Amino acid sequence: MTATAKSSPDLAAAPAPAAIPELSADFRWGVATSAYQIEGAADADGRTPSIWDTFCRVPGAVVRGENGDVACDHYHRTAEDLAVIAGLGVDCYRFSLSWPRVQPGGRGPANPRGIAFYDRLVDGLLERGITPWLTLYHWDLPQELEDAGGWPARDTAHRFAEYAELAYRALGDRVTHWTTLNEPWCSAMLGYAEGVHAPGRRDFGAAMSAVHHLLLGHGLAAGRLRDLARGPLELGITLNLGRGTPATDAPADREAARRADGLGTRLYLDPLVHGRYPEDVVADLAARDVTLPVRDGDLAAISAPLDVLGVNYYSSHQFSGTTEDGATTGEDGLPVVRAVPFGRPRTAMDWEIVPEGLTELLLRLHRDYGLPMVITENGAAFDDVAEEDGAVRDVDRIGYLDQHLRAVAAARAGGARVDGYFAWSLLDNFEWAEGYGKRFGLVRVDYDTQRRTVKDSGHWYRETVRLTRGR
Ligand code: IFM
Repeated sequence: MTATAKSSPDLAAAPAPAAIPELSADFRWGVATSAYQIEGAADADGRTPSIWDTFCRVPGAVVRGENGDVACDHYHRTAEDLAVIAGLGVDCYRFSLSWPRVQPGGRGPANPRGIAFYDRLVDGLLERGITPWLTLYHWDLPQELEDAGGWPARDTAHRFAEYAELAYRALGDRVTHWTTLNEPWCSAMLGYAEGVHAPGRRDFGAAMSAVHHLLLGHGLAAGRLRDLARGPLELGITLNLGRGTPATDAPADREAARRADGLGTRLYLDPLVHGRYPEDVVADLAARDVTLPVRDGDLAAISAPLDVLGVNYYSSHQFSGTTEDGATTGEDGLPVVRAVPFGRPRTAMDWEIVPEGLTELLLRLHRDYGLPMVITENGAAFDDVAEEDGAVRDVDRIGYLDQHLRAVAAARAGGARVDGYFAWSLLDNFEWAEGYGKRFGLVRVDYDTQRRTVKDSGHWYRETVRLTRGR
């Protein structure tokens, strides 16, 4: 990868679409979105506010004070967007349900008008031969549930299981691929520890309670769906993961990498797969006077069998256990865990581009957890330049996608069970605290006119899928 966020468009540098033989058999291709990022229609048809509607109103929380009120107006442009998805030639479409649209306020019966929207979407996908890949929770907790304590409160896990049941009763006759949570690390850490995502709290102990209740909510929901299913069901959870290595072989750096891996990966996957929290992480938490609020039976629920692990991958990190001044304890009194740049080109999110980290991550996940996997998100924001007709010559994004698809192919060749890939994202959309300035889409959205234009990366992706399938 030679592209950087600032490089000028240069079509000659874009890799031509070509078949990727390792991805030709039993491989599912898709594009992904989430509800709050694209739907808009924030108060249509009975939808109530989520924590993101509230957070966006906090001065300074989101760049330029933007919000998801209109977003890509997908709610009203569903037919056009279905045609765009079909035009990309993909097998699957990953989207999320808006909890406050399906169950306003997070309690009580399903909202028929909210369900009707997802009926139209699901039916439209099926009519076009595209498999709906549904996520129940992509960060938009009903505000009323946050007011009652949010994810740090145990009851939210039970509310989530109830909502999952409502959603499954409405759509389970047609949707066979169900993901409970998207990126619980982000919900817990960005939302409750760092305060940079909704609901904007800064309380590490509350964030760790949120981790446990998110996982419990996943497990309880998974159990309900299994009980209800009368036909095929492919059930999973999606985590944001990366490869984390020590910056050097020094003991402090290896310790920093252990801590990062513990809080970022093993805190989720050990209970999900092995039914226990990692002892070293529990000890690290105890040293901070934090205890996970585990009750009898919780870990059995959390470790309910998974059919698939969704992996969202954007970048990798190497860690140092010292500050630039050589201290091993930070100003917060905690052991230092500092990400050290590799010196690679970066995307517009300032994330380093590390495709081989994806191969190594997948092989590690295969070795330590053994689950079938699907890449449920991978992609990049770049500073797109739109021509007069809306065309975008996004060679940087093509390069990124090409390298990461080849990284998936290498992992498959190495024995990892990875059988799908979803590009993030179908459309440019609301990138959370970054607002609309960061564009991840294979399809450009002109937010003034809502016009959609397939970028060069979208054309490239369609051709890569077609050539790889060989039909
Ligand atoms: O846009 C997000 C998405 O909602 C969750 N995964 C990461 C993406 C890029 O930041």
